[in-house]
Amino acid sequence: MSSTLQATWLRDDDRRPPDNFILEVVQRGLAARPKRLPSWLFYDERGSELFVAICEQPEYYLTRCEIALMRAHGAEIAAALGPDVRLVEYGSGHAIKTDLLLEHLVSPVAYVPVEISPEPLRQSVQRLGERFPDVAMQPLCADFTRALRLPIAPRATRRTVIYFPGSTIGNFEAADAAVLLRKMRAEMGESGGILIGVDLKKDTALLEAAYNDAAGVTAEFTLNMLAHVNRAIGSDFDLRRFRHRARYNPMAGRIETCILSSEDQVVRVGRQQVRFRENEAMQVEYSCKYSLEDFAALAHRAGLAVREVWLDPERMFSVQYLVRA
Ligand code: AVJ
Repeated sequence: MSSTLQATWLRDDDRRPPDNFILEVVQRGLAARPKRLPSWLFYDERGSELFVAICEQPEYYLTRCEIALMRAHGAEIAAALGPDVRLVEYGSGHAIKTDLLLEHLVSPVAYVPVEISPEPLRQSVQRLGERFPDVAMQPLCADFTRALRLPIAPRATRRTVIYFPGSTIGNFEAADAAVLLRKMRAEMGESGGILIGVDLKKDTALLEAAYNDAAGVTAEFTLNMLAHVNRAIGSDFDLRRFRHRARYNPMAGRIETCILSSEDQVVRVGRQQVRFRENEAMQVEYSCKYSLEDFAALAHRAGLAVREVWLDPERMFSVQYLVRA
């Protein structure tokens, strides 16, 4: 995984990343050429809220398609997973799709959401705990790219299924995605599985619209990364002097989101003064798009096989069930 930028504090408790850790990550990212910041910095409390608002934008088809797909095929998906599952969700956020799975699973043992942002984690466990009182809620406030110490399950588990919806796998470059899938393969064990949402390649205009909504919510989400960093480490990024840009790179098959400096400027970050040139781009997110063949090949590299694929009627998005090859 992009080793210099991943989170390295140890947590299986309810604390957020320490601010000195964020300072270190930001300083390292700003020293890189081109400058880059890791996309997990989007997700402070405000960022998690803005992400929910993105999902409600008409252009952002991903969430709508995935929810439609879970509604149409939830029972079949649950049947593929089988009874007595321990469900571990990576990057669970507000866990808005999890209901659609839990309501069909037969006697699920435990739900283990793994989320970096403590407030959505608390709220989702509260909500799901009330709705599914027989399922043990075992939240982990952690970075899912790190080795996880999964809590002991409250009773015998038939299989551990890692649920990774939302096409968050798309935020990782191919090599990093394969490393992450390998880590999941180890964590789920012999009999485990991975239920993963994967966004599909499609017309460039549709892709670019999804990351440039007319209401400007995505732009606000992107710039909130700077506000988050300011709050965490007391830097002085002036949000009015930066703007959002998201473009599809057809060669790489991904949306590339940057923060552009609107002018020549100097930003104070800790004790350092960091210069930005006019129109300088700082890379903040990749959202990789796959064909079914591309993704099967990626799974294969990670020692996994695609057992089943579900698609929405327009074939915009996929949910795939992976097992050990
Ligand atoms: C939830 C990470 C998959 O890349 O589509 C949405 C985040 N960024 N709009 C994505 C996001 C800009 C989203 N993921």
